[in-house]
Amino acid sequence: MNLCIFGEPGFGKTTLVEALTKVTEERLFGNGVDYTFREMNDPDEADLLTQSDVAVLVSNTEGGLTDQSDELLSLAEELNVAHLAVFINKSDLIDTISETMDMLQMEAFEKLDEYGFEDSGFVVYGSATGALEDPNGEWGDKIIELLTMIEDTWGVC
Ligand SMILES: Nc1nc2c(ncn2[C@@H]2O[C@H](COP(=O)(O)OP(=O)(O)OP(=O)(O)O)[C@@H](O)[C@H]2O)c(=O)[nH]1
Ligand SMILES: [Mg+2]
Repeated sequence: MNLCIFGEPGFGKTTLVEALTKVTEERLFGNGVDYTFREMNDPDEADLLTQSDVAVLVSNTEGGLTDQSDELLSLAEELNVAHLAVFINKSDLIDTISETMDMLQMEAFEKLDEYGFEDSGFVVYGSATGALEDPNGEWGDKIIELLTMIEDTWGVC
């Protein structure tokens, strides 16, 4: 499974790649799936998007998606990215059962619709630092949820 992690500067792409790597090594090792996680740092690296099975757009709880994310979503639409997940990172900073989280999730679903991913996208919240600190804890579970959704929804693995 080849994932391209993209999103705005500072939203936690590098940390998410580290968390995905650690959680898959510790919890999914030996399940026969070969995982590759790559961070896209600039639209110039759009090859990473077209070469991946799934693109993961990183949102975060410190303000959600801005115009820069719109540009990235527009690029993904233009490049006919087949599968897109939105990961709402830094969820350790807020109460996950709250209006703020509902709004962030709603915003992400609206963006998926707006950019043509209504049937080919979903949203998961989590915490990259939390999963990195404790891969077997609740935030590690959210990383597993992301990967399981990808496998179950799209048969990508
Ligand atoms: N509280 C919290 N902080 C996080 C989380 N994930 C990342 N961070 C912090 O956010 C900052 C930016 O994280 P990076 O992983 O470097 O973000 P990035 O998107 O790769 O940044 P650029 O490559 O510079 O665009 C760092 O200080 C991280 O420790 C998280 O889940 N929770
Ligand atoms: Mg980075």
